[in-house]
Amino acid sequence: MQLSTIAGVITAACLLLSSQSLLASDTKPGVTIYATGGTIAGKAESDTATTGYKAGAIGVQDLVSAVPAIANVATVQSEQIANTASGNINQAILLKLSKAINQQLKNPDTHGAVVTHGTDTLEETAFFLDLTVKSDKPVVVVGAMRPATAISADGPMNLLEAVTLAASPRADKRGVMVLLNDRIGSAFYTTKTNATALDTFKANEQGYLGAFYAGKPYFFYQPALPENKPSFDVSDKTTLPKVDILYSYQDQDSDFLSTAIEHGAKGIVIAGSGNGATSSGVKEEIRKAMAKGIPVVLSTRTGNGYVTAKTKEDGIGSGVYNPQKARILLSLALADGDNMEKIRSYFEE
Ligand code: DAS
Repeated sequence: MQLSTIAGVITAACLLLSSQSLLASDTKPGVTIYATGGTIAGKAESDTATTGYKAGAIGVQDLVSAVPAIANVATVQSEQIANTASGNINQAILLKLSKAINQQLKNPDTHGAVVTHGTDTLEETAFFLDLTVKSDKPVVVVGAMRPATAISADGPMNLLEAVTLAASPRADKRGVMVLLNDRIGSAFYTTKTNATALDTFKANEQGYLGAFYAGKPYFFYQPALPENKPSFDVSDKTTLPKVDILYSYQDQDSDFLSTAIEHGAKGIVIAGSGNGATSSGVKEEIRKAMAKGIPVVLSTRTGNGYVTAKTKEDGIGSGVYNPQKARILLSLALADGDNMEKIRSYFEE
């Protein structure tokens, strides 16, 4: 081979290599957005209206195209799972979402998933996904407190940060996360703490996992998961057992518990006062339910704290779980066919 031919082959090979590495560095991580509705997709009559709007009025394509900067951080695909206020999210939607995400995260081209959601029950969906998605890849649940039509709507920036987070390798192995208002919280602990304020999602005792600074996610600690975090496989589940939450207060009729069971509840969570407390009459009803094999988990209406273990007859202390998270966990445990002691171990250990 002549020298000039060899030089030509080498030049062609170099060009090919450099164009391949250019392509590789240009390829953004794959992120799938699952939209379910909520205020982030909400439309109001005027740009000053921040209440009284229609949640779940805008489709996922419009949400994404309203934030062109998303294309700079990820290669996005999207799916409209529902388009509703989050009070309407039910077990059928949760199961569909969990199955879709589990499947999608197996794809090597997908680095993470984002779920857009109404904020009112966002923590329930985030917690459900945290217990049922089996992957080290990031899942980020995002919402907004102001409708998309409002001045200073928070949704577009929240969505951009959620996609950035789902595309970031720093977000791996941290469980499902909640992203709003530049703050990254663990779905396991985070709860909605304020009916209307932008900085509503918090875990008062456990704090945040990290935050967004200058458009980048910054984590406060190495990846870590909560103590005693359970995991459930819902791939073959089509329904989940009914679990009701009953709120404790003074002068309460004690028959509300048996009424819930008569209406099909397979487990009960009590939003008790203080450390899961109820009146003596309700305590008697709890003992009867426990004796019949119906688990009664005693959580707290205080919004914070750890509900300690109870004697076997008196119910199950909810531990770190607030009533709405305890309901999800109890329903998943019942769906798994777990016995009373196994169920107790999720909460009290
Ligand atoms: N409309 C409510 C919901 O869908 C509130 C919200 O999204 O912020 O949960």
